[in-house]
Amino acid sequence: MKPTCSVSCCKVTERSDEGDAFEVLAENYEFNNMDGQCLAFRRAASVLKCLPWVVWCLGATQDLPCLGQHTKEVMEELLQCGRSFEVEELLSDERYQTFKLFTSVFGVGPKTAEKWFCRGLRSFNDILTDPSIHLNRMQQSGFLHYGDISRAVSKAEAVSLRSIIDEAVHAIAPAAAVALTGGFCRGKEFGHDVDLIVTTPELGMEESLLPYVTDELKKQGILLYCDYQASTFDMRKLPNHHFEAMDHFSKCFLILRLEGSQVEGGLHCAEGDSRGWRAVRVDLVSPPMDRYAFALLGWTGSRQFERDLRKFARKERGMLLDNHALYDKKKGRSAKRLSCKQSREGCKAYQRGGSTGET
Ligand code: 8DG
Ligand code: MN
Ligand code: MN
Repeated sequence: MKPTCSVSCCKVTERSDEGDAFEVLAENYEFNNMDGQCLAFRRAASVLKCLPWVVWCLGATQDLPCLGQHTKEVMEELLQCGRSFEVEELLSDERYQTFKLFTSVFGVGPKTAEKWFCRGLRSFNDILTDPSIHLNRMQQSGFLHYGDISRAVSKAEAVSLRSIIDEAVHAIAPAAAVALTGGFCRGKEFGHDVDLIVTTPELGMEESLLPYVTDELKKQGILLYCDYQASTFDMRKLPNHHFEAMDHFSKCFLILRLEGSQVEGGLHCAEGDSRGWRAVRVDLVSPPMDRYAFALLGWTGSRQFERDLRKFARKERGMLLDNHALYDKKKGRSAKRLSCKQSREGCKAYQRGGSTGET
């Protein structure tokens, strides 16, 4: 194993598939329902990732926030030995490996992985040949398109899917807005899916937009999977005190068929794949236009950044923020508009004062 020379990105080794040391530990805590420890390692990873300098010695990190005893011990090991024995042990642990494999399937979370692991299942073949296992529709699609949807989506593919959705939306709502959000909106070149926000200027019409759009995609023969969730948004409710990634807008989780001929530079496919198309995960969310800015800010992510932004709003501004609204507790009213740029700058100032950065 080739050791890295710094912990700025906390690699166990140079091989990217072995991943980020802190992420492995965080994931393992997630698999074991230890949310506090999981969050602590994700926070520590964010702090290190946003440093403009490389960590060469532990002393250099003493003024950094969110680095606890355990994270410092792992860092020290990485600095001294170029590897973390705790992480290496986990990477070869059967339970960790099996959870990692099972949760890589669309529709399978830690609870299902645990259930399957406790039944003695260890591989996809074990699952697919066990007659007592019932897969729901999402998991069936997850297995069916496993190769494609576990492959990263390129920016060119995201742009092409945005155009396809844009066309479908405008066929029924000419004044609608379609925006690319999620990781691509943060400047990432690759993502695990494509996140899009669609809305219309006519309040209320957005609720019927997604069923029309998915019907249109079906007619085009490119809808491979669709899980539509109608809106449960209640405009009278105040933003939630606790971090809640899920919002109440109407949305759908899709798998779409993308043709190579529609992507500039071609598909991001496995070498030797001559099908000329691939399956891609796409999330569509449709907030009412007057909540568009809050939804865009929330869906842009990262999850850690959103968490910190909400903490900043609550602690530093006495406000409640979520994907639906920004509520000023002192004035007892909600903000009408939101400047995302200002919010992000505000959060950066907060980070300098002790919060974590964006990953
Ligand atoms: P990636 O796909 O490039 O890997 O990263 P990402 O784009 O940052 O992650 P994501 O899992 O696609 O989520 C994008 C953002 O959407 C993330 O900050 C969480 C946010 N999000 C909400 N509400 C909901 C929701 O109800 N479902 C899902 N799946 N994501 C949501 O704010
Ligand atoms: Mn995404
Ligand atoms: Mn998504």
